[in-house]
Amino acid sequence: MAKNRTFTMIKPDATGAGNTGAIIKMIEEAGFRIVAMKKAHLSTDLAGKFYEIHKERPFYGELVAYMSSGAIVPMILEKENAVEDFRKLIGATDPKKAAPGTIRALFAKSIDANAIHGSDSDENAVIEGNFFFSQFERF
Ligand code: IDP
Ligand code: MG
Repeated sequence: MAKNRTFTMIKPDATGAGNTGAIIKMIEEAGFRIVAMKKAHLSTDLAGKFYEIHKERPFYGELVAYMSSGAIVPMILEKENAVEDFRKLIGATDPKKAAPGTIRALFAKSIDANAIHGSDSDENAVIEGNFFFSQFERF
């Protein structure tokens, strides 16, 4: 299968708890190559734009406040079957339902502060990667 890309972002609960390195280690050990990476702090305006697809959901306001409450580490990742395999590596949205050994089972605090984001399709991976990185920040 050809290599393709996904987008991820370590969330404020995990960066704040000092779990950035442990999570990146799991990502690399699972066979993902880091194509682009940085550390940033989203304004509420930018967090709102990133999660615009969830605008109608009841937790949108809380999600935007939470995602702008601390540092995040966005990354573009490459691997065969990247989007699906990465969703398996991170586990279910609610850490109580996440399979043992997944990033969310190990590091997430709650359904909102759930340690990490993973794109849900190839199309969204491109949109989300372009939100954080220019073509000059990739190889
Ligand atoms: P996903 O991150 O597993 O793809 P989505 O349904 O796309 O989950 O939701 C986006 C993010 O919104 C979640 O990762 C989580 O941070 C937050 N979220 C999802 N459902 C809830 C909820 O019921 N309450 C509070 N926050 C939620
Ligand atoms: Mg999602």
